[in-house]
Amino acid sequence: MQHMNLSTALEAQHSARNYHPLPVVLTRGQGVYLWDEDGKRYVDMMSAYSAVSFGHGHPKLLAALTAQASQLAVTSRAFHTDQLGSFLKAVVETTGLTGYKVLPMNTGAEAVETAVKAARKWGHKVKGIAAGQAEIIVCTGNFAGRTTTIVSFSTEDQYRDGFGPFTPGFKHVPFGDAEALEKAITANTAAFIVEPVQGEAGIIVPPAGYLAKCAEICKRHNVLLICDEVQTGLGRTGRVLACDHENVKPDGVTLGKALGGGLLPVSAFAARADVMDVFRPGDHGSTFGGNPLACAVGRTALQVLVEERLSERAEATGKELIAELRSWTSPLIKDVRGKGLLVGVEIDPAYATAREVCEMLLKYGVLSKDTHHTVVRFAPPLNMNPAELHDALTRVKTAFSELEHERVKRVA
Ligand code: IF1
Repeated sequence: MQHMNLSTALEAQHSARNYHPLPVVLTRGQGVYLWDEDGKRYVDMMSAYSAVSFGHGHPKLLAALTAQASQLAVTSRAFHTDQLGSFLKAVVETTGLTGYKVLPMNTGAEAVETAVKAARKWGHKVKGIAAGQAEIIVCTGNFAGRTTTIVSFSTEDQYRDGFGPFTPGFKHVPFGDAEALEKAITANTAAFIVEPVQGEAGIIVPPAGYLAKCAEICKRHNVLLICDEVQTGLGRTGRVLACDHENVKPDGVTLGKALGGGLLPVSAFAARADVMDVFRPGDHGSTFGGNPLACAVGRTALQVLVEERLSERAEATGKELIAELRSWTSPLIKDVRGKGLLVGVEIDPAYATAREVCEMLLKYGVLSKDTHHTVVRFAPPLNMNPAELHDALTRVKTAFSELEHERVKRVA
């Protein structure tokens, strides 16, 4: 590959090649905008996979980070700190998971791993499943992180290739099919882990009522419903939790990404107290999980989410974004789908790959990411204002028109 400059040359020399970044070298971010080293400005339409829901460099979040960092940052959980309790209280209160308990971690994958361990231990110790026999049901097309246990239940070959042997105990059902879930449940089923909207699978929104049906089935069979809201949570789909769209209160929820305010990794697993109580001191942990710096930023992120009414704004802005994209008659566009500001545009592979669309978007000052080869993700910061949305859409439309002109004529 042609190295753009010293930074990319150093990356090429020293970095594992586990990503294929777009040809842009970013140096600064502010709000919904990012700048490259030539000073070109881009509108961020992917918010670091929803980790930057509050925009780049949010003043309140920066202030919380710098104040806490200069006060007390990392102590380990060998000691109490004055930050952990108020952060966990904020998680429970902001999500409305009254009476739940929270286990703080760092990355989304660690929150999901915590959920898997809690579900299995609850299955064995409370539900009475024979030791080592606990089963967890997941959906095909799931994405929950990159650890070997999590890729053990992935259905994406590339995420698994070469990484076996895999962790047993997972069963798959089609996403969106509640009947299939009920059929897959056995006496050994401890939990069903599901994303309310599948992100990596290509922004797949399930049929209305799916989550509520799953909740009823799980309750009837004494199976834990755990929603992976690492990507859909914290306002992204237009509610604090995507589960709120169906008034579903899951038995467990994983949170991550935006919980760190776009500044550092903060994640958590929140669950019914009787589930979380299976953990005894020393059962599970993390060097950085619940560190005072992460707690201060996480608590401020939750405050900003509420104070700036970002769930409501995501719903309103998302409706406008989807309506505008659906009003275009570009042959490039096969489908526009999503919820709130988690939007995917499916590209007709006859004309272009999603990657090629992202490369054209780059030319017109828009940053986004392809997922699953055919879908372009549009997930800007939740506080994007109308003028910024208009600016973004104008650029996206120009990019689509140029690509259409290049490709549709050729294929026709
Ligand atoms: C990559 C995807 C998004 C997630 C859900 C847990 C995690 C993720 C629903 C794990 C993480 C990230 C990981 C990143 C790409 C990105 C992604 F396209 F891969 F799926 F967002 F859609 N649950 N998703 O989406 O959280 O450990 O990364 O903090 O691995 O390339 P993490």
